[in-house]
Amino acid sequence: KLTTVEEFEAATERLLETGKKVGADGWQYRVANQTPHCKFGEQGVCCRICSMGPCRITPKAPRGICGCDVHGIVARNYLKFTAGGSATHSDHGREICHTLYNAKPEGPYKVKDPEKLIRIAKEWGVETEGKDIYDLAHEMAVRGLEEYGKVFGHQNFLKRAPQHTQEIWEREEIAPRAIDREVSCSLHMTHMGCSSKPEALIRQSLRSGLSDGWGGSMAGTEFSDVLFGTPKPIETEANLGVMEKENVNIVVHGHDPSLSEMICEYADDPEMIAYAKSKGAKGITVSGVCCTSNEVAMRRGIPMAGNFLQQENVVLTGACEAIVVDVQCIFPALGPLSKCFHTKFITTSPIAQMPDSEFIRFNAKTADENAKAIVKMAIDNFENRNPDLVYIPDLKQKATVGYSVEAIVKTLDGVTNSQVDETGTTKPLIECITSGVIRGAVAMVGCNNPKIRPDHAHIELMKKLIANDIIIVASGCSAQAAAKAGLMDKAAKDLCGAGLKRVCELADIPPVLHMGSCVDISRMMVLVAELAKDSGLNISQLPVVGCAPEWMSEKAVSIGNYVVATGLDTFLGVDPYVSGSTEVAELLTGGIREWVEAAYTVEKDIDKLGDAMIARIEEKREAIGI
Ligand code: BF8
Ligand code: SF4
Repeated sequence: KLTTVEEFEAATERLLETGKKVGADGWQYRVANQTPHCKFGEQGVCCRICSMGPCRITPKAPRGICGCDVHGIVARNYLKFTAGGSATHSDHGREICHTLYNAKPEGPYKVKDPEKLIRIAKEWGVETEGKDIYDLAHEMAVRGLEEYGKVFGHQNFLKRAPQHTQEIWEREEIAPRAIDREVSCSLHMTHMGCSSKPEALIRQSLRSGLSDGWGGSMAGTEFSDVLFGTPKPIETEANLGVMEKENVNIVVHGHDPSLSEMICEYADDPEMIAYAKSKGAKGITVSGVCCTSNEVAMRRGIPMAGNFLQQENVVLTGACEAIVVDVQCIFPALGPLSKCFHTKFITTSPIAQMPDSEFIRFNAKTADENAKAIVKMAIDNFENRNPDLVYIPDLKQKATVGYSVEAIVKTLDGVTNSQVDETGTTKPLIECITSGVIRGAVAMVGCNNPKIRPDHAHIELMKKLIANDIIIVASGCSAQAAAKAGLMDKAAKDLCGAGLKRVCELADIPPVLHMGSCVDISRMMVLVAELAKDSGLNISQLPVVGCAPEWMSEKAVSIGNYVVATGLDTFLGVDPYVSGSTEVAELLTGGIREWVEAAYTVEKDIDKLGDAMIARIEEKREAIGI
């Protein structure tokens, strides 16, 4: 039985009641204060990139002081938004390269998947023969870092794409050169008095997105696998009920697994558990929020307490001893909120510093002692809990997670009883799709956004798609929405159409496959690239689309751009601040199809969004005659 959104909401209501008792704020109240939003901002027609402004475009004032028209302003804002996202994902990838550079056989960071390291090294033409694995790790870390400022040529990972896709990128001049270069170039283009032609700005948005998806994010994913292991199917649980009343609860939140991996390591240490017991707890429970949760769930089966808009709920349980954060998607609200409870709000990265937090600077060299200090701080805080404020909603679901591309290929080997006898390829999946047992696939990704009833769009769309025999790969907060509802429980096969249900039974998988965090959307790119190569089709011909129904962050726009630029139609439930320009909106929803064979669809009505995806998948099937 699925957990419904109504049940999530009832639990939240109850938690907000606790909040009221202690004078806590919540996003629900802040949204009300911010509504209605500024119209100029919403439409993307406000420019403040020079101090002659800010200028905003109205029927009476169709141009800014410099003469820029609305299309230029909207497109420039869109490119800046994208560059913010590309920079963020890519800098995360860079941090992982630095962690890899610090890997040592005696720890704390080790090479857990040497095979994968060797595979990437060979792909990049790096000599591996007779090399010590740690020497190779350090060499590859440097090579990875060089991708950020590569002087000539293009990013290495682009070669993973099918020939046809690479040719499109070359032809359209959107093949990213170096990861940092595309972010810098974007900010150069959007400076006062540079580009104001929408085509040029949108083209660079695609290139900046690609520098992330086929660069920074891909480095983040691949080298995280090398360090912490490539995910394999593993059992876990999701929703607030994973927190345990009798235990010290440590919640990890953010994105970079370098921190969360170490916290998990120490929370599992017998010495620490004994210490927790000495303080009156039964043990230590680590659970997660947002993408760092996806990282440790995929590799260690650490339970997922919730996604983006549930981060305050974790503290509102009154049973959170410490919420430990690294970077991205962390509400500054956690500072004042934690002050209303005994919770320690621990920031760890110079990149994400917040008021009302305790800052324990985390770095690869001192990771051991940092993690130990944090776990100890949480344990010491257990006795400060106010039992009258403790309420953990009794909501949780089982989930099977850990579907890296490697795991999907392995799991699907031998599913079909057909002529496919080659293992280690995506051919069994292609066989399921061409025979029509599965109609297609949707990549469900992205955040929550108060503009859309939280989790509702993710869950309703997934239910609709699987009932129509469309398999889902999910990541980020979308994946957590699915897990909380129960859609990653293998029993969810009963909600599928007959074809997909059969595949779930044969392969022993849930119908919604957890592929990881948002940087792991790079895994989805590798998967579609393999599907295209193994089927002899172009990526844009595959009955596969992307969807972010509740997206909110700059990162999500960067992702959208690389997914579209890779040839996959992308469906959004929230408008990316472009409605103020017909030219930009038309380019994104139509014009770019001539460049990259795919485009965006924006539709706020979730039911219609689902219908549009199903229709597109069926259209694509028809076009290739299956
Ligand atoms: O990178 S899905 S709210 S947690 S941005 Fe953030 Fe959005 Fe969640 Fe992960 Ni992705
Ligand atoms: Fe106004 Fe032009 Fe300056 Fe933007 S760049 S703030 S439109 S004068």
